[in-house]
Amino acid sequence: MKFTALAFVFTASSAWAFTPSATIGRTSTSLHKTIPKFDEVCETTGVTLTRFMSEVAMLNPEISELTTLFGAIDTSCKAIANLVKRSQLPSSSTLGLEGEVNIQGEDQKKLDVITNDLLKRALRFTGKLGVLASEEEDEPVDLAKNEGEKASLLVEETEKYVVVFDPLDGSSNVDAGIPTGTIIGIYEHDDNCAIDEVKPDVCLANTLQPGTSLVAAAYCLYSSSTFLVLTLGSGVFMFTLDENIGEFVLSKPNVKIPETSSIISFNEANIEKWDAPMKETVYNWRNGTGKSGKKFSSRYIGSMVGDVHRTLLYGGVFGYPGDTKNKNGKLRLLYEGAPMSFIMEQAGGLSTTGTERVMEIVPKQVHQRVPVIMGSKNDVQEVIDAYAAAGN
Ligand code: AHM
Ligand code: MG
Repeated sequence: MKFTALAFVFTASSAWAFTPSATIGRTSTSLHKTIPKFDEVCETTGVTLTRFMSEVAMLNPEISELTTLFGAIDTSCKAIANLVKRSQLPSSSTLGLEGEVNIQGEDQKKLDVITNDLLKRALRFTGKLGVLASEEEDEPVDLAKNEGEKASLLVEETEKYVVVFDPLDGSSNVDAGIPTGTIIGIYEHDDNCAIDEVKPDVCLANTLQPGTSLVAAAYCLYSSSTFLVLTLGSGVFMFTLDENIGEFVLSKPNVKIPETSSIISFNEANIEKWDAPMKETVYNWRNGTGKSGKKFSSRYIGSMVGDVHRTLLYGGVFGYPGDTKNKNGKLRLLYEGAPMSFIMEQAGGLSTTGTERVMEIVPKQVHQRVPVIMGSKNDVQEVIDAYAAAGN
């Protein structure tokens, strides 16, 4: 299915470094990512996302502009949830395949094009948009050129964040009522992109940062409930949309994935094409001859956000390995693999290609694919060990 991913650069009043309590290693040149402080309010279920973020901003003033971004994400996820929910009603007949014409002769718009525009606008109206990268574009685009004076001025004011996203992952599932999701990653802008002396190539290349440089990641899941799950680099927080009050409320602070489990979530139709270590590990799990001796069950929606969400809560291994046909699998590193790996690791899980930590891979292209195996620590470690034993 065709999807769109976007990257934006946002201004921020100051860099992320705000509490020198801990520093996370990163491969990027000048960034010193530190861990935000949280207090009791951020651990209290029922607190709204808005309240949560203002508490985070109060405790960590330097990230107040990240709060603005999450305000836009909050609104966008509610709007997308509504669009997805209504998309199958006869009154929504203008939603369909891009380029198709509906029965009334009106042009139809694909949901992922609409949700893409929606997120783009919501983030732009935080007033800080600088760069866009889209599946519709071969390369990231400097939006300041298109936005004229105003955009340039805003970019001049301060430092920046880069936001990458997949607006509606799994959107081919919508017609069948199957869960879909939005995946978002937020990076700090590299200091090398000097705002007063515009260097488009350097600035645009800021979308190509490894997951270790992420300062925040989030996904929204549109399913039986609408969930917004986020990390700011210090644990994972799960919010559920309370439709009665129209707010995301904290339903699970400090989400931790079980260390071991007996659930696998792969497109097992591809198993014969996988690398031998991957194939053998899954065969062992299926037969109960793996490390735990447990016989694993399969649960696969075919919609990454739904599969990862279940994996986070119940434990297990979700993956889309490379195969003989697609060496790097199907999932995209920048706006699927890396942000979801950040969330998974922050919940105590692991994420690997089999031979490399997904978070450490530096993207060479915006739409680059990556093999992903993520989930419960002990189970993913079994895959890593199998690759190592095979000499990889
Ligand atoms: P998409 O970005 O085109 O929607 O594709 C990504 C989706 C993931 O959500 C899911 O994990 C995967 O494709 C499923 O692929 P398959 O149908 O090959 O099992
Ligand atoms: Mg996708």
